[in-house]
Amino acid sequence: MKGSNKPRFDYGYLHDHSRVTRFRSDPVSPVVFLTNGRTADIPLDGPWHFAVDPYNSGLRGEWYRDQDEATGEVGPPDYDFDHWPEITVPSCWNSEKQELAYYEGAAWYVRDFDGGALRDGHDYYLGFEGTSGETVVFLNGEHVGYHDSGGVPFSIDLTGRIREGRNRLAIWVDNTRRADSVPGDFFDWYNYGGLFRSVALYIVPSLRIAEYRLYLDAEMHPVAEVRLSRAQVMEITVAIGEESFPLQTDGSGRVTADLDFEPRLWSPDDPHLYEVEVTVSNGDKVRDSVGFRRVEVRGTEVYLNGTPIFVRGVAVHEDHPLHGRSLTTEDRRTIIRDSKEMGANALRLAHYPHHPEMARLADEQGVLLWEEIPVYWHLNFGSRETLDRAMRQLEALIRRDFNRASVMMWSIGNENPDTDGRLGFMAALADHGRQLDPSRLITAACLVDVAHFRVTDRLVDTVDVVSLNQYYGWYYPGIERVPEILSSVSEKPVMISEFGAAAGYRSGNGSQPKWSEEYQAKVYDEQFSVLAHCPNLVGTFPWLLYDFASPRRLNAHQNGINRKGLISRERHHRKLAFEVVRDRYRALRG
Ligand code: GCB
Repeated sequence: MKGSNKPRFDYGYLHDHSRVTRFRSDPVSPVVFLTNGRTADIPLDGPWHFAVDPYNSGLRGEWYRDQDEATGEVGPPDYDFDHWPEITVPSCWNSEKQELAYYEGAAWYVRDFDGGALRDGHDYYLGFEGTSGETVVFLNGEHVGYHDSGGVPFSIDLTGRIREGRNRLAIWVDNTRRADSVPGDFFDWYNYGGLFRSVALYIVPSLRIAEYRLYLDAEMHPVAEVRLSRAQVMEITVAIGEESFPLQTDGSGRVTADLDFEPRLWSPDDPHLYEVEVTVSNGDKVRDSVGFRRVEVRGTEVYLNGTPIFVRGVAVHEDHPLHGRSLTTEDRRTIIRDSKEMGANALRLAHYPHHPEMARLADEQGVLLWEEIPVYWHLNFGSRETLDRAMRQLEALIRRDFNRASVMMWSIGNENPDTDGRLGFMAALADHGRQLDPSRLITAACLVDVAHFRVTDRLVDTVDVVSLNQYYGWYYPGIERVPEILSSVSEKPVMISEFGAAAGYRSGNGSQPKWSEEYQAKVYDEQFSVLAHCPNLVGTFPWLLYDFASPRRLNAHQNGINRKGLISRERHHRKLAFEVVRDRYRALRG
């Protein structure tokens, strides 16, 4: 370094608050690159250097420029990326490091990777399956992208910025609960933090398949839609099992075509999937396994492939005593196994988008899914920014899982207060969801007027399926009057999206005090008995499969755990109510 280029000590570090916020706007759009159908070229899972940064010193001090370390000219830096301890990606810092169990705030993840020789005619994307919240990405000292919400996939375009050979990524992730975010700052689950899902580099042809969709239209005919990354006429082949369909995109780079074949339909009893390959004449290709089925509402019933169905569901959180929200494939298989052994044919993936593998396993094993965004309890419904966040989350989820036959419903809200602001917010979300995916049902857990045994929530008019959470027998008395609530909803199918009770121990002597397994079993027994008298009931989701961590649950029975699971959090102990639900579900299945 010489002359005026010589770095100087800079008080901006201490005085300029905009350094903390300046990269945190203009979030990457959910339309930008989706990783479906592709395998990663350079997987970036594994050890990363890691440190929490509760004061945001890294953004203030511009550590990501990684300059001082190289020159040593400007006094001793306060960071030392290469000597920071390592953490595994994907994981939650809460479960990896005991001292970070309750940490909420910012953290840095830093690692090098070899970009290899740069490939002409190709784009480079950094794909995230989902992080714990706001994420700012720096490549080789430069800001390359921002994403504002947790749990949904996003991609950062690194084309033209990546270098041949060695590159360094520095990623700032923050899981601070915020009132204007989605979810807001108060919810009943654990606020896990970190790069809790996979990160990888994708190297794709600049002219490529940007999105592909396969579905059945209202007449049950298969349709293919393909969109290219550029507005260009191209020959395309869609191969589905033994069939092959030559198509051509129009000048906008899109094609929508009816496919002349009669697919074997997907259902929970016969989860038939076709191997699908979409190829462009320039060689770009995606591969997937896709099922065909149709879900619709007729009157007060839900139909699957033209036949009315009853949804025997159960809800589940992404929560594990060892892995936090970063469940393993085995954990996901266990969820499906346990729910099936309970006689369920559906899962409610509460209360936020779960890992994409869950829907793939559900496709494969024949489980219907309710997928959800965390528009939960109180949000800043008057804020355009909050609405935009929710819209982007819904869009990312729909674009990610559109081809998953298992997904039957998108849920856009859970127990939100019935205000004018919320009504407009939900109407906008529902419209957005229907535009993105006219082939599925929109639902939300609407509010029950608990004291008067009826539903007056105006959201009922917006949704296709009215879902209701009700805890008669647990939070309030009156199980016997549950049918009145359902009969107050006319002309729409109703699902009970939550019901149940908490249980932490077995009374052992058959008595039924609250918090005992016997009491929980009794509540389920009584609930199912009264629900049998509700003609517009089309599905039930006991709350829930496993106990889960929730720091707001602080009485002696809870100790930070919501105990409404039918199975213990460790997955080892099935409570008495598990059998009650199983017997009822077996009887329903006939
Ligand atoms: C609800 C919420 C759910 C809670 C549950 C409970 O209504 O939707 O997130 O965990 O009640 O256990 O109270």
